Amino acid sequence: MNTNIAQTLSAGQSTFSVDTIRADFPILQQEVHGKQLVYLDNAATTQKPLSVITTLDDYYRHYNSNIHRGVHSLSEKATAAYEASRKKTKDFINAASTKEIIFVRGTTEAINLVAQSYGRSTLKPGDEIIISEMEHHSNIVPWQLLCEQTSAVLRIIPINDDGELIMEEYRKLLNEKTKIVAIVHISNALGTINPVKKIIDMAHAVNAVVLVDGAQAVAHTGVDVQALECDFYVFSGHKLFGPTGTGVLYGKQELLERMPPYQGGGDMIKMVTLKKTLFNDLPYKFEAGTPHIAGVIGLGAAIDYVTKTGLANISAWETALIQYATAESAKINGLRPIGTAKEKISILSFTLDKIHPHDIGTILDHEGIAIRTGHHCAMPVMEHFHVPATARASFAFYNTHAEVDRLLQGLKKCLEIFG
Ligand code: 7TS
Repeated sequence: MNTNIAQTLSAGQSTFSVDTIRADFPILQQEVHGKQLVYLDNAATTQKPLSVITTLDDYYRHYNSNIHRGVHSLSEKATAAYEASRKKTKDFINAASTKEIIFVRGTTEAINLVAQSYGRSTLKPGDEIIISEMEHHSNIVPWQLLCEQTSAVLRIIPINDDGELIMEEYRKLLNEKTKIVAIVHISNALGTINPVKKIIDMAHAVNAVVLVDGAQAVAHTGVDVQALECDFYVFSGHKLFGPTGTGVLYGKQELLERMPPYQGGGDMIKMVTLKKTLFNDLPYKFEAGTPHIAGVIGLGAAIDYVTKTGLANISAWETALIQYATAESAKINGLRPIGTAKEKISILSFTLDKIHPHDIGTILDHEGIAIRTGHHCAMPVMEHFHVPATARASFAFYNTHAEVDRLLQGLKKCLEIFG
């Protein structure tokens, strides 16, 4: 086993040192069941660097206040910090304007917003929505609800046994009735990176709009929404080293302008009488009520951290990790990888002999290793591979080759215990 792989690499502009990075994440410094924690559940949620934690602390300690309302100093400071996060988010995904950045609770809320606002106001009976077999439930159920409400029809792009979209089938599904294509950028259950630019171009050729679920993408790869030309791009702050309860809906301004509000309340209005309401301008039209102010400011700090580390560095490090984990795990008898796409990232999903994934998870937990077991909110993927659940190790840039070795040792222990 190769535990001597360099702990640093040079990619892009700056040098990446995993030891320096790890020192920024206080939670990683602890023991679980008397063993050094190995956190490999990053697809579920990522850990937070000190800079994010101190940003939240600073907000609550020094300028906790509601935004966009008060003229007092604390409120002005909170508003400026909140809006600075919007600017950082715009730059991070290269949106054309801060008007295109809507802060929401997470990926789930962003998709529901688009389904209920854009979808409900534009779809007619018989119109078609395309999703894929590899979607997270949050990119399935909102469209099923919308179909019930509008009598639109849901169409599904199937996947092959490597966990890749069958693009030929996608091509066949597209027609003049297709109005929305909602597709995951990187699958949380398989790690597959989808050819989103191609998917978007093909959808645009039939005048359909495209929503990209970027929940698993933004922490691993650079995203440029203008280059992609996607109509909507959504992600969660907590998977990007930011606070839970924060997320982003990017939408093209012309579409957002045409869409009705998703929720009514404070901040999303210009003027209210008991007869009629004038809605606020973008992006506030979609931000009813007091948002997660501290969280959004913390998300800005997370974006700063990722930007400083460099997505080229992150991607290079994680590619080395997943290649190592894939190669070494293949040597374990009885390990069946689920998701073997040519283009894949940071996720090792597998079954092990006849051992139930939950048992694997419990044994590994006693070794101090945190992985995810279950259907990963992607039950159709489990159905495709005829498994009730998988064990899933998902990596972030603070993980190391030595931690991969700990995982492999833990899996061998599982095999020993279950004979
Ligand atoms: N889309 C994808 C691709 C996801 O991986 C997830 C969460 C979501 C949407 C929903 O994000 P949320 O922040 O709104 O909940 N995925 C996972 C996971 O793989 N394990 O726990 C949550």
